Formats: sequence, structure tokens, C-alpha cells
Amino acid sequence: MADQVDSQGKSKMLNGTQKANASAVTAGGMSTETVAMDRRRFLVAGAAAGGAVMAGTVGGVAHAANPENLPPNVPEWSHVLGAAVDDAPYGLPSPFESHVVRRNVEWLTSTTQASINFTPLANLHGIITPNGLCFCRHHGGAAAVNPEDHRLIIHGLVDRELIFTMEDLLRMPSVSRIHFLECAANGGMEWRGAQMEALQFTHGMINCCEWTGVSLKTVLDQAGLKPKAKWLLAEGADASGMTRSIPLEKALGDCILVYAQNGEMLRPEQGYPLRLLVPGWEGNMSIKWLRRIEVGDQPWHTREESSKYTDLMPSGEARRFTWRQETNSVITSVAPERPLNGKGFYELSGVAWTGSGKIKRVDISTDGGRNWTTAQISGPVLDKSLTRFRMPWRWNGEEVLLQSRAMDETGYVQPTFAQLRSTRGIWSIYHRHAIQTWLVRSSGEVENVQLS
Ligand SMILES: Nc1nc2c(c(=O)[nH]1)N[C@H]1C(S)=C(S)[C@@H](COP(=O)(O)O)O[C@H]1N2
Ligand SMILES: [Mo]
Repeated sequence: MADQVDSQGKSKMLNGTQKANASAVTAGGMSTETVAMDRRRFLVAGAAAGGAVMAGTVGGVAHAANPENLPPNVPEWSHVLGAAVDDAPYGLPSPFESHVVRRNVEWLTSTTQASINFTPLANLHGIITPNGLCFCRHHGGAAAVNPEDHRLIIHGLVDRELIFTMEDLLRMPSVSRIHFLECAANGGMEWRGAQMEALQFTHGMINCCEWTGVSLKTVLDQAGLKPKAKWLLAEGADASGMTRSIPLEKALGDCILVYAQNGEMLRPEQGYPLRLLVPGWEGNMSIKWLRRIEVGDQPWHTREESSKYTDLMPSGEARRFTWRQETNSVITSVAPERPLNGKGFYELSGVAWTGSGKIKRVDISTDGGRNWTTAQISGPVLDKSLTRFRMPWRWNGEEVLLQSRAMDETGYVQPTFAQLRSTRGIWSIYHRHAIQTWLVRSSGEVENVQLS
């Protein structure tokens, strides 16, 4: 039996295979009509990515497969010369992959500059997010910064106030590390019930890149910290002038002043030419277009920090300083955007991550959490990184409820929705990391549902 909590906090019993009516849920000023409309649109977008109609759709535009290209014939592209090496000095994905893009949700924010778009997780492989597909969260649009005119200022409780050019930073000893970056609001639309009809929107506020830059400690050591130094304020050069306070212990730990992402310089929307990366912690602390670091003895009380980044508990109290991103996982190879095309063999694959360190184990259930099988962890298992898991599976064509459950190296096990709600209630926006359920219909369609 499934138990769905609607927007009023009341529970409705479902029969386990019945999808809760998304129109019962409202959040962020959205209307019932918008949900229905968006849902159809999401399913269309998803269908382009799904195996069921793969051969017939490119970027949502139907095109006919040409039998002339099939064996025993030699396909048309074998008869003509291909593109020249200087046709695309900066390469782009195949036009047949043009449906794999970031998408935003119109009703979520009132402008597209103070807004967010989402990583298309259902179409990604391994653990690395390509630069052009990393979700973007801006409070004042993506700043267009000329690196020649960009400076990083270090001041406050330091022995030497310093100003760095980009050239200065590029000359310093560097580090490269693979980490996920996740918005604290990832999955935040799902607290009060299953709502978003695509994996892109239930979990897509996350990326995982190889980040290169200068260890923040290197720069702070150069400035010299005064004995009273306990906190940093990081500030961005964008129109929002976003600031966040960061405790010194974390700053001297694994934080990086990042200038490169997956081997090339940062993309403008990821903070070019310089951003802070605070690994494993709320994405909002990883200040983009970083221009200033002030060292102080206490956290700053800015509008962002004192009112926005807190978690409202059932008691009416608000938790704050909940910086660490919690242990989470999701199946990505079967998802609303990746419907099944007939019974038989499939690989269940997905990603798991934790701000607490490394992923230790991931279990998969095909019966809504009654029985669990440990998945194979395949590929690198890195600190505060996406970790890829896989499991061979045979679908008999019946309705099934797919789930993944991650465990981290501290022994923490990803909670069910019921467990999470029993301690955190339903009024938070942030840190929604409960076990995801995909309902696979006998038609092969896949839906987002919540079980108790
Ligand atoms: N200067 C600045 N830094 C910022 C933001 C911003 O709007 N301005 N957004 C923050 C938030 S809320 C998140 S989740 C991450 C998102 O990083 P991304 O856009 O590279 O995915 O950047 C953070 N850093
Ligand atoms: Mo965020």
C-alpha cells in the first residue's frame, strides 16, 4: 500500500500501483492546469529520449528511418565525404542528440534570470556531467566577466590583504578533483507529494565535474589568518552579489578556488572565470564569479542566509547551518524519460552520492522496497562524487515499483519518504533526499510515485 501526503499534509492511501493525482499538489504558486500541461510536455520530451520511439524521433521532431540504409545495403553516409576537420572548431553533440538539453520549469520562478534549469540525468552515462549540460542556478543571471578585469580580493582578519588577478591564480600550485555540486533545493518540489513527471526535474539540480583550481587554503595561508578568524564571507560579482558565510574549518579543508571544469575553463554560467567550490555542501555556498573573500570571527547575517537557507520543521522551528548534502540515489536508466520497450533484459543503472564522503553500497528493489538486492558499484568510488551503480534485470512485463537505496561510509542509510517526513515534516524546501520510486506500467511507461 502506498501513502501519499498531499499539500495540506493529509495522507491519502493509494493501492501501490495507482499514481497519485498530481493536481492534488500545489507548490510555488503553480496551478492544477499547469501541472497537467507540463506533465504532457515532459512526457513528450522524455519520449524522444526513450528506447520505445528512439528510431522515430529527433529532438521531438518525427523523422522517418530510411530502410535503404539498413543491411545488406551500404548506408548513404558511406557514399559521400564527411565534414571537414575545420567545420566545427568547437565540437557539438550529434544533431540526433539534440533532445538532451537542460530544461527549466516555467511556473517555478517568475523570471528566467533568477531561476534554475535542470541536468538531463536520464541521458547521462558514467559519473561526469558534460559542461553544456550542468544545471544552472542564478539569482541575477549569468554574469559576462572579462577575466582581464576580474580580481579576487582577500581581506578582513588577515595579516596581508591581497588582490589576485586571474593570471596570479593560474600561476599558483593547482589541484584537480571530481565532486558533485548539488543545489540544496534538489527534489524540493516533492516534499508534499510526487509532482514532477521527469527524472530531470525530480533530481536534476546536480552535476558532477572534474574541478581544477587553487586550494582555498593555499590562498588563505598566503594572506595569513589572524587568531580570531573563524568564518569567511564569499561574494559573487554577478548582479545578485550573492554572499554566503563559510566556517573556517571547511574553508581550510577541501574548498577549491575553481577556474576549470572538465578540462576547459569554467563556462560563463558556472561562474567564469572563478568560482568557489565547497565540496559536498549546499550548492549555494559555491559562490560563482567569486570576487571577494572576507575573513571574520562570526557568520554574516545576510538576507540569503538568515531567511532563505533554513529548513522549517514540524515544530515550527527552523534548522539552520544544514550545509551538508545528504546521502541520496536514483535509478536513471529506467525513468519517465526512459520508458521500457517490451519485456526482457534491461540494465538498471543510476547514481548515488553523499556529502558525507564516499558511497559504500547501493541496493535496488523491484517490488517497492520489500526485497533488496545489492547493486554492482561500477567505476570510481570517490569522495563527495557521483557513484555509478548497475544491476542486470529481466522485466516480465508486469507493473513493478523500482527503488534504489544508498548507504554511505558512515553507515547512514538513505531514508524512505515516511522516515524523512516523520522527522522533518513536509514544509522544508531543502535536503529532500528520500528513496525515489518509479512505477513501471505494463505498457512500459514510467511514473514518479511515492510510497510510505
Ligand atoms: N554569485 C553567485 N553564486 C552562486 C549563485 C548565484 O546566483 N550567484 N547561485 C548559487 C546556487 S543556489 C547554486 S545551487 C550554485 C549552482 O551552481 P551552478 O549554476 O554552476 O550549477 O551556485 C551558487 N553560487
Ligand atoms: Mo541552490
